[in-house]
Amino acid sequence: MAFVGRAVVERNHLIYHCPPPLHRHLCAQLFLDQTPFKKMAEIIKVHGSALSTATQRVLACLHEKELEFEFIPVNMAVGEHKKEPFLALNPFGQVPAFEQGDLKLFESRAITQYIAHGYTDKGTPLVIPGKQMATLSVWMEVEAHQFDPVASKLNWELLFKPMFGIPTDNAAVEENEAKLGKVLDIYESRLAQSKYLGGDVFTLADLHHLPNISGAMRTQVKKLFDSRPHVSAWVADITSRTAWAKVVAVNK
Ligand SMILES: N[C@@H](CCC(=O)N[C@@H](CS)C(=O)NCC(=O)O)C(=O)O
Repeated sequence: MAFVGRAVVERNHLIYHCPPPLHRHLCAQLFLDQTPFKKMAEIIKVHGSALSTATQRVLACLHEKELEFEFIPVNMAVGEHKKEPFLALNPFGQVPAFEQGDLKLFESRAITQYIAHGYTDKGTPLVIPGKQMATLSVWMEVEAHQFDPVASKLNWELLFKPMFGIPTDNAAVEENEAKLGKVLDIYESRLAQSKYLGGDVFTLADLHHLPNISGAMRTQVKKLFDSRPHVSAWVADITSRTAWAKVVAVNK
């Protein structure tokens, strides 16, 4: 497991702007309050595994935001994620976990949203102010509830099981390829109308897909993406981002 980076975030405070009412509502729901984020001056620590797709989601977000952070490898092969002290960070015993001062988070998508809303003035915006944030949220939910379950299952069967010497369940592959095809038909329609899932610009709605797409591109499932022109162009675009290349480089 590689050590990605370490440094202190170079800011003393951040005034949190949330002008439009809808955005303010979403932000308030998600992120504490609207007082200055004093925590943001503190070191960001990510506990995870470079091979874990959920960890990669958080790393991609930090690189897009050009934030410095400390990566603390969790040795999943010996079950470190199922024991203390890791369980104090995530009682569900899954990576990644995030720490910044006394703030402790788990669930990769909650972590990326904290980062994107908290560091609006750094790197790629990743969230869209105002009403469009609601559309972006729809596509983040689509990723989590429609795309991820089938894409993760296919990557487990076709990428990780062979890596661990476990036989692939071909019936599960067939079933989930059919499911993924249906999801990607909907993506094809969406991407025919909108360059990115959340709107005209790259956002968290796209970023959240990167780890599973990147895995799928190394399996027979690639054909499901390649056969849909708008999906295929979108995949080529988002997987060629510099921030994603930094995540992938760690595993080379
Ligand atoms: N919904 C969680 C999923 C986390 C997750 O499934 N992590 C995997 C690695 S990608 C893990 O820790 N698996 C070990 C286990 O579930 O015991 C997130 O997005 O953070």
